[in-house]
Amino acid sequence: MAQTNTIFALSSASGKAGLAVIRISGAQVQNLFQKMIPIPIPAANFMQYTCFYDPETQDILDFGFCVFFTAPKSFTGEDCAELHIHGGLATIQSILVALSKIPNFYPAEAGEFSKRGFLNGKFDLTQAESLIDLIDAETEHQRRAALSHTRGALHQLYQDWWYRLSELRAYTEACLDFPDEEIPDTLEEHIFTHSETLRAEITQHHDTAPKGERLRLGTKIAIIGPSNAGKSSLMNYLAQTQAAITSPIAGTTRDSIELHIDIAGYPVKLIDTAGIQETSDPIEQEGIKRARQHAEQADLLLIMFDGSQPIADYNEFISPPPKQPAIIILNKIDQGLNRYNNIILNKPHAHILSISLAESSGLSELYHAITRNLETLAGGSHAPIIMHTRYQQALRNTLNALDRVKQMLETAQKTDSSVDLVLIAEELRIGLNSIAQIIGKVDVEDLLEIIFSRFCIGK
Ligand SMILES: Nc1nc2c(ncn2[C@@H]2O[C@H](COP(=O)(O)OP(=O)(O)O)[C@@H](O)[C@H]2O)c(=O)[nH]1
Ligand SMILES: [Mg+2]
Repeated sequence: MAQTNTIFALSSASGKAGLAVIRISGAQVQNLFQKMIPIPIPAANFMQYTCFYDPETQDILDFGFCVFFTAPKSFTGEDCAELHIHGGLATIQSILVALSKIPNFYPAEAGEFSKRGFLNGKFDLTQAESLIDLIDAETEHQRRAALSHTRGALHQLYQDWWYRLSELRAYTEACLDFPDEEIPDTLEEHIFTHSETLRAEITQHHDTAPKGERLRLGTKIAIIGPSNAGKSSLMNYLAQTQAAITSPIAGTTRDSIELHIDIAGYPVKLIDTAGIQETSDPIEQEGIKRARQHAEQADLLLIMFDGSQPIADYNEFISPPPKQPAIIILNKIDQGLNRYNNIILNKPHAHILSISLAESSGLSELYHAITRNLETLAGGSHAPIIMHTRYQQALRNTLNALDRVKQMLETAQKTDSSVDLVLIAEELRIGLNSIAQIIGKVDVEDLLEIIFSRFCIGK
């Protein structure tokens, strides 16, 4: 789709900095070189030192570098340029004002560069969306996943499924056009085998969505247990800040405290909770209610006790064992392990660690145990995982269509009747269409507005 306007925007972060980068894209980018840049158009992809002029007053606004990219070998697929200028607020502003004085040059809207890149076939929608993830990535594993998706890991996967479903649909439709006697005997078996293989592959990927959500928003880890066990001390240790007040007085933490932290490259929502104990104080009771709610919703529980005291009375979180993974921590081991606690150490299902926050012992084992759980909960495999609910929903639709194909084929086999190929072809079309929407292979104009408006200006 040819765009007549040439667009420009500050592509580096707004605010003062050593340098700033302004990106320009469109058919008339070359006009820059008559109006603002007093040098011949440089060879593509090479940086050229230059001054920048105001096109009307001829005032020198700044000096720096410009790079020219020739269509289609650019981010947008159009002619593009980048101006690397000094990053002062007034300098940036003066260059942006100067650019707006060139005829047909307009400030870009949010996501407009990426939208042009997509429309010009430079990348698919999954790659465009993971560019936002890459920019938003705050931890190492978020960055790795986003980078692999921008490089086309999801694109390859979905493109392959799209291709195989298209083939299956084309085959089915071709058979529809045959007179009865020419339909191959193996047709139903062929559809069954291929659609079931696809269903298994798509299901496996579809089921990574909870992992993707944890990788995007953070794995919820709740620290729970009785008062005075050292829960708030553990929160402060893991967060490396004094976020929670710790004290020998039972009931110090009355409300839950949440922190977003990075553990071994995984984003974590760490929640310190009020100690579970008998109390008549209504505020403390409310805090305990919230602690139980957090325990219920957490992806991983750190169940903490004072190991120097008998803990048999606090069985609430141990027996029956919680539904989610849990690490049982016996703290204050510097004061000796209470001999009655051997019972708990013998629980076969539980993962139990003895530590001392006061003496910093057992902490690296604890850190590794948490990291191992995070690998299982939010990563751990090299296969691409689903990071956006849009993909999950679309794949669900494809899976539903393939489920119906399976049912039809099974029913036909049970009743020894022939299957209705028109219905099969229609289900394959529905399944195909859903995958096409993820990568942007079908008309997705409404979707484009939603997706690209989430981008920042200059992207
Ligand atoms: N001896 C000893 N005291 C600790 C240890 N960890 C925490 N404490 C102390 O135990 C008290 C209760 O700790 P706190 O983190 O507030 O426990 P919470 O009620 O479970 O949040 C504080 O006085 C801490 O300094 C430890 O490993 N050994
Ligand atoms: Mg506390």
